[in-house]
Amino acid sequence: MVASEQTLVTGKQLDTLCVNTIRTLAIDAVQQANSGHPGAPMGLAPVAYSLWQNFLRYDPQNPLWPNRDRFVLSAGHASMLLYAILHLTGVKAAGPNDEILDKPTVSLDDIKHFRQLDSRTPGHPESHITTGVETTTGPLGQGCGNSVGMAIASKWLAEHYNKPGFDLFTFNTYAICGDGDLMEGVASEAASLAGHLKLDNLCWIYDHNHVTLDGPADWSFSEDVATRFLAYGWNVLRVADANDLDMLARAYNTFLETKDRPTLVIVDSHIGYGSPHKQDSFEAHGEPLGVEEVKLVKKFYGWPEDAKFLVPDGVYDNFKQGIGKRGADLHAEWVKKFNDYSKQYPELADQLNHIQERKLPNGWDKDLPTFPADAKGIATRESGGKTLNALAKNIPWMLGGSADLAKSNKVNLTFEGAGDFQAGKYGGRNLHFGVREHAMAAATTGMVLSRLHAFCATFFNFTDYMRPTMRLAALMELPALYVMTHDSIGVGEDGPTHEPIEQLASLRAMPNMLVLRPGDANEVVEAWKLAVTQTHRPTTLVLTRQAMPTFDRTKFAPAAGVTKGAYVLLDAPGGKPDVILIGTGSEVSLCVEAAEKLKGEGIKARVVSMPSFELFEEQDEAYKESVLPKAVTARVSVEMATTFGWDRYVGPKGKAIGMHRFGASAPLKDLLKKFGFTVDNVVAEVRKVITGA
Ligand SMILES: Cc1ncc(C[n+]2csc(CCOP(=O)(O)OP(=O)(O)O)c2C)c(N)n1
Ligand SMILES: [Mg+2]
Repeated sequence: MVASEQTLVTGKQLDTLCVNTIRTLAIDAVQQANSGHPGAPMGLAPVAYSLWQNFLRYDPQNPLWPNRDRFVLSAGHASMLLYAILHLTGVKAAGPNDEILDKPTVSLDDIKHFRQLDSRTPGHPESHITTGVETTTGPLGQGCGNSVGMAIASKWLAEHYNKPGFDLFTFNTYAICGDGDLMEGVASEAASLAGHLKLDNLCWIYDHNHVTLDGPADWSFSEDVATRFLAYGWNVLRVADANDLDMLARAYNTFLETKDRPTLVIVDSHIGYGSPHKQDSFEAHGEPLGVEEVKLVKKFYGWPEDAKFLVPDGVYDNFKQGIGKRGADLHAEWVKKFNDYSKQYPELADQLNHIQERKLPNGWDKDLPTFPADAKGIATRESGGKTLNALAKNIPWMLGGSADLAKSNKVNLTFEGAGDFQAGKYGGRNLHFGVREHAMAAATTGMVLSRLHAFCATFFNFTDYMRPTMRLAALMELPALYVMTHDSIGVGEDGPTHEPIEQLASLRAMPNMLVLRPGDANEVVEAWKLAVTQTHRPTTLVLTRQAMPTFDRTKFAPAAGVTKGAYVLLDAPGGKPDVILIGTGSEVSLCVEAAEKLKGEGIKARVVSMPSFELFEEQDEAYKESVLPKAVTARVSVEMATTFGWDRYVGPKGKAIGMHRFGASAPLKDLLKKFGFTVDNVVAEVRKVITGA
């Protein structure tokens, strides 16, 4: 930046004024809410100020601009830092259809309502509530993981859509993280992956402030972070004083010049910097400063001691002249470029519009497989893989991969041109996450936040390694796709460590997660169709390792019943069942066999396939009654998982057949016998239910 000495001084004073405005807004908001973390925003204010004001390619008037740099606050407890910045830079709010509204995303009034019910300033940043919050953070480490997915998305989009003279996608991703983030496993996995992929568009800024909540950071954290990141293949920079705006600028410039590797900027800071009494102390940094301390701090900053939520003259304007002007120019330039691009590459531009609107392309569902009736059948992971390939071929921005189990999960995209996403070869649609389930899920979130149709896969049992991220995707109302195979004791010989028991119930318990466990190959196709058409919730597809029959749909109800969550697959003669058998996934065919045997005994059974609790709950009462009539209280559910949650459908007079312990290592046929997943046992339980024994 070139400036006369006179303006440089004024500029520095203005910089300090802006930095202290961020600090005091955070202090006042936390004090007023009487909860929250003032320390991290105080320490990080200059770091965020320098980045936003002078570097971030971001237009506050167009916060959804696809090529904006992404700013991720992985240290979500420092939320007031982000809210203050969003407020001071004048970032606009977007409406439900992404329309930019003529109002700020965070007003001063919103800051005064920090952490209050229905405010736009919740305790931790939530992306579905506050425009400008790129991802929901709070559980430490997650933002770091998400940032890797955003960096992947930028590379992938550039590879597919940039053309000579049209560098449409060049965005960088910055993430601020603290000691806590860097102690978390997910961030380590993510850093390892980012280094491997040489994501030079990724910059993490580590707030090295020597404290965590419990005390000095070195009580629990003493490794050499710099050396660790060098070993991951990152460039590591150091800024010795968080208040040194010149050194911060140098670090950001070095990041921009660094090729072939991500950058970690280690910033030495003091929590609650500037507080005359609490400097360098860890006490109370996770709580309000208290009225007296607030006054002392303000005095130290040269602030009027009694002023609250003060934004001094010149502060808004300074941001307008800085990020405001730069961002508007960059955005306008991009829009012009995109308009020209649209003329030259109409098809690609059309794809980009679809991506931005989360719309599927025309013909996305053409060439989907249909599976002929087959008593032996195929595993749902197999039919899933075939369906996924058909879909991905039709949806050019669908990409994903597995945590080193792609062959087992059957998620390899094998059609021509699918390719592998590798360092320096960023166009591939098969991602290789390595054995890093947590980072895989978090990166998938980052890609979906970047509006790509991303999926990830592993064994169902290992959702336990992804669950914190899946939960955030559900909270964020994000249509991430999880392909989870090897879904039960059907795993067999691998034994109980690999056999999911409680995972189904646990994901069904998660709000806004769509769980689908299809009962045959054609149900799989329906399930996948549902999965890719979701726009506001993630989907977990729960698929088998082992083969299962494909039903003859000329004799059974159409698989489209999946859309209703549960449907009558096979009805009792006359539609008047003595008993209702409810199965999911691989147990549906067991229910069908049992129904046939019961028929021989004069017992009329209806078989309900129930791939999704959530979708069934969304149906109206009349439909639910038509599937599970209240009058029929003899009901037996069969599912190779914990029975937890099934009482809702089998009722007090019914019986849930399921797992009541961990599984075991043995050939599947032996496990089925041991745990009662046999026609004879189902029939025996039906008899008991009917006779009330
Ligand atoms: C996964 C997870 N565990 C625990 C917490 C609770 N928590 C919030 S901040 C924090 C640690 C703070 O240490 P650091 O990351 O160094 O942040 P600083 O206090 O220095 O701002 C903890 C444990 C959390 N938010 N997420
Ligand atoms: Mg810390």
